[in-house]
Amino acid sequence: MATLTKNPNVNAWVDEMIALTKPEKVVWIDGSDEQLQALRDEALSTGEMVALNQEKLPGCIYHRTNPNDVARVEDRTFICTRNKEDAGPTNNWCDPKEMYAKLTPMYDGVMAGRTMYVIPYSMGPIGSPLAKVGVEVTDSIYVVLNMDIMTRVGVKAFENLGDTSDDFVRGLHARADIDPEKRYIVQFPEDNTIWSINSGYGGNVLLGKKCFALRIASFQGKNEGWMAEHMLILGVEKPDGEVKYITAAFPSACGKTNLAMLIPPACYTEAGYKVWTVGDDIAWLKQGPDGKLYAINPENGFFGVAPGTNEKSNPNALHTAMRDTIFTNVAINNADQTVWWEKLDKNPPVDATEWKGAKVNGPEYIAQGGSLAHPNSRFTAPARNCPCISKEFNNPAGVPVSAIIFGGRRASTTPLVYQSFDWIHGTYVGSAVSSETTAAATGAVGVLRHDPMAMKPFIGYNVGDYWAHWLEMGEKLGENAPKIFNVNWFKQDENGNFIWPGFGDNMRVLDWIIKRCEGTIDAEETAIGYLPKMGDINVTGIEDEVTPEIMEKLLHVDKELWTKEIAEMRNYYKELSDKGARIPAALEAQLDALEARLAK
Ligand code: OXD
Ligand code: MN
Repeated sequence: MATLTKNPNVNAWVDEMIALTKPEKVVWIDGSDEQLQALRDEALSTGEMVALNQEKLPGCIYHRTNPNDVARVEDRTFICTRNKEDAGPTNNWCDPKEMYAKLTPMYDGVMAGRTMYVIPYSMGPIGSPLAKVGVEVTDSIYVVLNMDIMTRVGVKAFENLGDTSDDFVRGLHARADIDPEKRYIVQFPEDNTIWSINSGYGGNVLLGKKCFALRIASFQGKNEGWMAEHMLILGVEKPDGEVKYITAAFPSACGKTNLAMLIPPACYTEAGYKVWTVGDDIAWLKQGPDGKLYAINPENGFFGVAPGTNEKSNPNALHTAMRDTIFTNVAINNADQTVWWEKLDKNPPVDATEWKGAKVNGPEYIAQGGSLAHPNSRFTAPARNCPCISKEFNNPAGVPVSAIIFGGRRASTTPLVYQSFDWIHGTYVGSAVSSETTAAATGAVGVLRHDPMAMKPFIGYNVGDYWAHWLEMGEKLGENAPKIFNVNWFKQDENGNFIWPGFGDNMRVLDWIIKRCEGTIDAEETAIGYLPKMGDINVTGIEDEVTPEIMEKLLHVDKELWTKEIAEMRNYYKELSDKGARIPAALEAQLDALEARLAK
């Protein structure tokens, strides 16, 4: 099939990839419904995809990955820059020449007898000055169908690129043998290139997502003066119709998708508040012509974790995924060819196929400790299906950001919410993001894992330079810089019970944050930042659950714990710096200042 672009740079690169992988056939993805439907039909006929009940789940299909291939593989993910220091201590590094030399024989002829699909795609709305183009070649229809949901796929992507530009990200993916020992997810930021091999699973193979929109884009953003962040974007519409936009970065399993699609409690909806979703995972942020910081969601869909998603935790996500969705590694209810996962409801199907493909009795299987759906099973659903999708979702200019939130899962130490003193302090707060493992997950409670800005697996360069870039952005934004906050939905009491209800009630914290941005509410100045005054977090309707005593606990700043926190952060900075991170002096100074304030 003929190429879809006159761009010689694209055509030369695709020819090179064809010469390397030697496919039997090459198909350019034009983005038409007919072509995608034909591919769906083909995948259903070969068994790569499984049909689901088209009355109950219209447009939905199912895919099962190899059981050795169910998650992102951080230990096999590389950032290959010419100088090792440029990748920094948070990344695996290899010299690009060496890595190309190692991988080239693995790709040589890897698509023989197979079809290569060439997928042009845009990250960001077509026509947006913030959008970027990628081309992924792959031998997987699953990848094509997922990329069609997660990005803007087809000829239209080339409209953004034009006929001469070389500014596109070259992504090469081959399933090969799905051999975990030979699995590589490699970014070459200096070449705008990603090579992925021996995986067929989401984050490793949908190269527009983590590989491009975070790792490569964070590197591009540093060089071009913008930011690529692991952040949701939401808009809070107030009763007067004004919408305030907030971005938030949390590590995995801290509820980004849930916050992005939040349904406010009755006292807010009755007053006329609404929450609109712009994105649930990635934000690209750039200063606009008016000096403010604008955000776009480079994606076009949601690649959400299925287990735990239900009518209470996130009805909007559930409704989004009920049509036109690809389910990966969830369980199938054989009675009606629908899907099921843990915590969807209390009725696991009796006649079930578990995620690895075995037919089982669901309730019995679970009683024996089995998991019907893989804990990292996913839905890939189009953003257009989301009942609360923002009308600005496709706005090429993006949305103006009033507040940036960081957060993690912390049983103690970190209060429900606090505001940083300024952008530099906020950058420090982001650098200090860490999340605790739960007893259920690891057996050890309270093991702290650092995950700066929730970006540890995704920063495409040296973490110290990344923090320096944050500081540069703050300088450039000046008075227009969004306010930076930290939240913790996961504070526990002495018995390990969560003391904040979370989910929709997080709106109460967003409300305080917005009032702080507007300057309409006072705050308590503490050593760690500005905290809500008692009585300033609205608890209408949850007074019985969140009593003044609980609120005091939620907002408590424990001097002893914070002294430990500072010692831990000193260690962390030192460890990173010993391993080659160039930590900005301004952040070291923030640690000293925090320590001094706490000692007062
Ligand atoms: C992640 C994801 O792993 O969004 O962060 O899939
Ligand atoms: Mn993510």
